[in-house]
Amino acid sequence: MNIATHMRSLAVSAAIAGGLAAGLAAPAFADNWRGWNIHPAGYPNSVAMDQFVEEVNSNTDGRVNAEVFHSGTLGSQPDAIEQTRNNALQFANFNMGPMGEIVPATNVLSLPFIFTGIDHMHTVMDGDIGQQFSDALAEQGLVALSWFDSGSRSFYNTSKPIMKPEDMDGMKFRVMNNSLFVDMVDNLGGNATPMAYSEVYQALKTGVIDGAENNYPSFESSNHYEVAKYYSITDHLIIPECLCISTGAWEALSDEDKDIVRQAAINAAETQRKLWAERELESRKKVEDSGVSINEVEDKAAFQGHMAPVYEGFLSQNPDMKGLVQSIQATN
Ligand code: GTR
Repeated sequence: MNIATHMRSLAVSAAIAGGLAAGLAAPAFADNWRGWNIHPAGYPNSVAMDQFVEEVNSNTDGRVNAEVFHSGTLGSQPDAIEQTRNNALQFANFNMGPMGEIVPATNVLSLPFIFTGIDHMHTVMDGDIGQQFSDALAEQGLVALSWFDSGSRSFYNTSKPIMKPEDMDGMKFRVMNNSLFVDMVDNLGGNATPMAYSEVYQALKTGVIDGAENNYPSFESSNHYEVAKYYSITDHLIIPECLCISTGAWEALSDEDKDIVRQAAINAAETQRKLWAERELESRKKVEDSGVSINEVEDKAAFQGHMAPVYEGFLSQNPDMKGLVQSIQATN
């Protein structure tokens, strides 16, 4: 036995003895969970994930020992989705954008202009329709415990305000990893480049791309605003995000611990949504103060008008999704 192994076995014996001495029902071996988060510490999602971890660890009396890693240090979002499905990571905050490649039903949430606003998205996600997405995720190894806000996404770029789709002609925009977004930008006349979030800053700076699209908090916290000085309010995507846990980690929990974990996720979402609303205003102000020009787009319908082929293409490949799209559109 080498010294490290010896020390570990001493620590384990001490933990068992300590547990027995204290008469605890808790097992001596905790479930160690690693969690993925793309955002930096202090971002609304990160604060909510920290809260989730604290609550889970303390309310399970150490039966779960969770740790969350911020700033995407555990890899890109598509990789992290795979790792969580395989239980190599146990929990994460995922945007549904890149999820569509793995769980096709979630693509419905990535259809441009599918939601008329944030309230519409909440009504859908918090009701019976939202449950259908959770069911589809569960079939692919992910349990969605609660839903976070991600505002609405708009285009930004390094050279000019975008007022109408024609202004995007020939410009290169980074999109999240999903062919739906490639179609979206192509139909607006631009060129789409799927790329990991972590690479966008450098790509904007070196001119590999002309622009990207995101909400204010991500535009600001990623520092993209330092290089892309034009933000045009197209509000073309409103994509919810889950606090998801791997099916493996979920199924290993007792019923009591499932309740604790689910409640912690619901509380985390409440915190996230509250902080999100504040951060959207703060981020908008910060980027404007730094000299970013933000323009309203008067005729958003012109952008929406280019989306018919995106819907047609998607529904012809996924005819079974028609009902879901229609029920979202019919929800007020
Ligand atoms: C953010 C989102 C991230 C990530 C990122 C991106 O708004 O919260 O999960 O999807 O956008 O553009 O890749």
